[in-house]
Amino acid sequence: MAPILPDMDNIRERLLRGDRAALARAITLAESRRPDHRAAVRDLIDAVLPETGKAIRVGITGVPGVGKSTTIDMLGSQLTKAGHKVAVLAVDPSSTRTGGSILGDKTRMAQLAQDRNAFIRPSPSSGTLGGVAAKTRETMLLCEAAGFDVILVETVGVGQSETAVADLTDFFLVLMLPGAGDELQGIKKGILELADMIAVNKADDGENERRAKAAAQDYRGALHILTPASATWSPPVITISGLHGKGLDDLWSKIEDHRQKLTATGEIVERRKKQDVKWMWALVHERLHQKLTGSVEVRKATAEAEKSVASGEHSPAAGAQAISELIGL
Ligand SMILES: Nc1nc2c(ncn2[C@@H]2O[C@H](COP(=O)(O)OP(=O)(O)OP(=O)(O)O)[C@@H](O)[C@H]2O)c(=O)[nH]1
Ligand SMILES: [Mg+2]
Repeated sequence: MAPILPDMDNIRERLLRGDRAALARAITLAESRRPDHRAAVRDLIDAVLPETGKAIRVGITGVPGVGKSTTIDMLGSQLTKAGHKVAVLAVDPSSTRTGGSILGDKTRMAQLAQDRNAFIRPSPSSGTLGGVAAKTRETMLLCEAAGFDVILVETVGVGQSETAVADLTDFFLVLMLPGAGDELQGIKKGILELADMIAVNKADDGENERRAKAAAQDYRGALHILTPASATWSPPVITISGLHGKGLDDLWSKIEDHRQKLTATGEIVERRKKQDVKWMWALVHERLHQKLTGSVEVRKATAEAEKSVASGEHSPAAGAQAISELIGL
């Protein structure tokens, strides 16, 4: 006999009142491997959809060790003191390997982890990047329904994860390290195009601050030669110290400024509409992937098809046909 589903009406009511246990339960169901759990959460999200979408959604990326978690801890704490409710999520596709995520690790966010007005959720730890990002998106909507008005999504610069997070958020912040002369080395292609702002971190004081400012100047030059994605917004480059909380007021006021300007022009709404369409397709792809990998029978058959195509026994088209028929295409 199939185990019964939890009482979703009860979860919905408590979620809308901001009950953290209900929020955590709903997120666990969204991350569940059971299709009936995931379907129940999709229904739940549809039911609370009018209560979502009101948060500022900020993506934060940068190489490991640049100071994302430290900065989020400090910034998030300042925001909760100012009356915000802050949710911190993470997208870390590599966590599939470890079965858990170091990103969003509460030990790196000691202040926020104790904060009743903050909610920290590590990266979902299974599936493709598309699957991880889709679950993070559902988690974001659930957090919004529970009354969180600031969503911070941390991601490490691995594979395509930045693009996935940029597609989830209204504002994409790239953290950089100060360096000597070769600042522009090793930046992944495309990252500057995604950035709504660059913040050079670890500008603590003295020599560090000087180097960070020099790096910031180089990034300004690099951004200058790009055509901005919006006529309303040229990505600023600032220096901060996440550890000491320096420059974080400036950082947040720029994010608010961006929101105000692009709300006025309708660009935020436009960006979210485009994201919705992308996410629809991401969900379709995820379901196809699920069909291909979800059952032992299909996995066996796809392995056989691979073998017979590799050995030349069947053509690629014949192999594709056999697999398609199996999953009802
Ligand atoms: N001096 C200085 N150190 C910092 C600053 N921000 C972060 N750090 C240190 O840099 C190290 C890495 O910081 P994290 O916040 O964990 O970096 P992260 O980008 O979240 O790293 P991953 O999650 O592993 O990708 C820690 O030892 C921090 O204390 C800063 O502004 N100044
Ligand atoms: Mg981190």
